[in-house]
Amino acid sequence: MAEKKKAKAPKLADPIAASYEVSTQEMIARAQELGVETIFDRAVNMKPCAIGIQGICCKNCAMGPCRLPLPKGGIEGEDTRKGLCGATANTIAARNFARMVAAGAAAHSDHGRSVAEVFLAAAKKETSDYQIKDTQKLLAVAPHLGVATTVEVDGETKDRDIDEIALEVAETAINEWGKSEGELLYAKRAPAPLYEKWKKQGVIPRNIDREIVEIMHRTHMGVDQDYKNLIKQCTRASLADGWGGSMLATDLQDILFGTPSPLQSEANLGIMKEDHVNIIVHGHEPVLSEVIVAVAQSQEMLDYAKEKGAKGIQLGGICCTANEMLQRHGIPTAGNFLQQELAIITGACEAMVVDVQCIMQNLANVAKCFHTKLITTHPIAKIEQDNVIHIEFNEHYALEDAKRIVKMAIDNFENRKTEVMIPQYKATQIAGFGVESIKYHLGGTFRGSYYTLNDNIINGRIRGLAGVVGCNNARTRQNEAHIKVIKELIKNDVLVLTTGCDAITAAIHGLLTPEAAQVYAGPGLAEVCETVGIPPVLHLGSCVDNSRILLAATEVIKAGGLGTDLCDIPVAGSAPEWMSEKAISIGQYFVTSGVYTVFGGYLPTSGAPVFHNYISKELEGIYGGKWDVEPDPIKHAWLMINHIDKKRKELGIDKARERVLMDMASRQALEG
Ligand code: SF4
Ligand code: MSK
Repeated sequence: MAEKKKAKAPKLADPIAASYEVSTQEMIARAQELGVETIFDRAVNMKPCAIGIQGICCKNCAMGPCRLPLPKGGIEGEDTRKGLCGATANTIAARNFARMVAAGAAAHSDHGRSVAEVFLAAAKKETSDYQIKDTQKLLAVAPHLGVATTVEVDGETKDRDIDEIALEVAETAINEWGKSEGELLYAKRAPAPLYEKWKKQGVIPRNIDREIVEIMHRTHMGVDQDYKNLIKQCTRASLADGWGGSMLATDLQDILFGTPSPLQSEANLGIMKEDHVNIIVHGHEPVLSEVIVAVAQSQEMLDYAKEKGAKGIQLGGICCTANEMLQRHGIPTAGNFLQQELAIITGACEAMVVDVQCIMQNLANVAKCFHTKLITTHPIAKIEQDNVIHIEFNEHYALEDAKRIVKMAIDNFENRKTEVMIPQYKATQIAGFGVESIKYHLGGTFRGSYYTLNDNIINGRIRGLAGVVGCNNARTRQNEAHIKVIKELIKNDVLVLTTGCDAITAAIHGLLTPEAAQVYAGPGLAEVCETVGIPPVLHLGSCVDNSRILLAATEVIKAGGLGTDLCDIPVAGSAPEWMSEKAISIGQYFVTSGVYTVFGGYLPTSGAPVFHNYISKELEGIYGGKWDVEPDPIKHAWLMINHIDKKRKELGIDKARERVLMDMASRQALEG
C-alpha cells in the first residue's frame, strides 16, 4: 500500500512583515505562541487565484467557470479570448465588476434601510428605546426629501409639529428604496452641473433597490454584453448607494442618535483593560450598539460588574460600529478590520457583539480557544459554528436585548482561562468631524459656510483635499499603505478627510490630533491646523459616512471660488488597502461624482485591458473622474497630488500656491 504523504505544517506569518503596527505585531506573535491561527497566517499559506484577481473568470452559468487568462506580455492584435458562450474578457470583467458594485451598494443601502425602519418605529412612537435626538438635523434634511417644515395657517407661516415632520421624513425615506416612479430625491443635493451630467447620461437612480436588482439581471448569462452599458448601470447603482442608501443612513442616524461633533478618545488594542469587563462591538449598524453603550454605562450594570470582581466595564469597537460609537459617544476604538481576531486573543474579551459586514467567520474558531462569548445579533448575519450565540436584535425590545448581552459579558468575566496579554499601545484621537463641524471650524464667522476653507485652498496654504478611506487587506502589510499615503499627502499640504478602517488606522498611528500637524503636515496645512485647532486628518465616520465627504465637497462648491462642479475642485480619492466589495461601489460613485480615485493593491480589471482603459481613462470625459491603481504608497499619493495640482492650474490658482511657498522660503531665509 502506498504510504500516505504527511501533510506539511502550515507556515506562520512573520509578524513584522505582516503589519506596520507594533501592537498587531505583538499579538500575531502571541497568537502563534498560543497556537491560534489568524488571517495573517492564512495569508501566507493561501495565495490568491492569479486569474480571479484579473477579473477574468466567469462562473455566471453552469457551462463555466470560463477562465480567460491574459497571455504573458499582453495581447498583440485582436483579443480572441472567449467563454463558452462567446463572452469576451471585457464582458466578463465588467460583469464581475458590476456584481461587486451591486454587493457593495446593497450592503450600504440595506444598512440604511435597517436604520430607516428603526427611525420609522421611533417616529411612530412604537418603541420607547429610540427617540428623535437631533431636531435641527431633522429640519435640515426634511426639505431634501420634499418634506415641508412649515405650514400656512390663516395666511401665516407656522412651524410644523416635529413629530409630524419626523413621520413624513421616515415614510418618504423608506419609499426611496422601492418607489415605483420618479428619481432618487437626494440626487438634487449634488451641484447642478453634476446632476445635469447624470441626467444626460441617463444614470439618475430610480430607486435604490431597483438599480441593484437590475445589475443582477444584466449580469445574468446572456443579458448585457457591452462593457460600456454595464458600467452605466454600475454608475446608477453606485449613485443609489453614495447619494442614496449611504447618505440616508448617515442622515437618519444623525437625527436618531445625534450629529457628531469633535470629541477626544483613544485607539488601539491598548484601550482594553485587564481588570474590567471588556465588551467589543463590531460591524456596521449602530442601532443595537447605541443601546449597549447606554446599558454598559448604567449604574445597575457597573454595580453588577463590581459584584463580579471587575473594576468596571470597558466598551471598545472594531470596524465601523467602532466609528459610529466613537463619533457620537467617544467610545474608544479597539482596532481596525485586521485586528478583530487579535482583540479576542488578548484573553480579556468577555464578549464580542457583531452585527453585519466585515465580520470574519474565523472569529468563531478563535473565540473557541478563549472564554469569549461571540454574539451575533442580526437576522441576516449568523455564523454556523456552535459556540456562537445568536441574540436577535429587535428595535421594539432593544433595551432588553442590550441588557441581556451586557449581563452575559459580565457573568463571563470570571471565566477567563488564558493569561491576559493586552498590548500596551493606544493613541489619542480627535474624531467626530462632519459637514456641519467643518463648517464651524473652517467656515467664515460671518458667512457660516466653507468660505475660510475655500480661501485657504485658493491662497494655497491648503493645496487640496483628499478622501482617503477603506479597509485593510491581509495581502498587504497592514496599515503601511494607509499611513504612507496619508503622511505624504499632509506633508504636501493636502487636508485629508477619512472614514472607515483608514480612519481607525490614522488614529492608531497618532495622526488624528492637532499636534500631528506640527510634526507631519507641510507648512501651509500646519498653519491652518494650528490656527483653527484641527488635526491634519479629519475623521468623518464610518463607511456609509463617505456621503459626508460628498456633501463636504458640495459645500466647497457652494461657498464659491473653486468652480461649479465637484470635478473642478482640487480633490482626489484613495483606498490604499481596500478589500471589500463596498469599496468598489464607493470608488464608482466617487469617480462618477467627478473625483479622481486611486486604489492600492490591484483592481480586478487588469485581465481585460480595454475595459480597464475605459474606466481608468474614458470615464473622465463623461463624469470628470476616473479610476487609477497604484500599490506603491508614495507614487499613489503623488498621483493624487499631481491631479490636485492639475485642478489648481485649471482654476488658475496655481500661482497663489507658488507665492505661499515663496513667502515661507523667504520667511525661513530671514529666520536663518
Ligand atoms: Fe462561461 Fe458564458 Fe457561462 Fe460565463 S456565462 S460561465 S463565459 S458560458
Ligand atoms: S469596516 S468595509 S473593512 S473600511 Fe467599514 Fe473597514 Fe472596509 Fe469593513
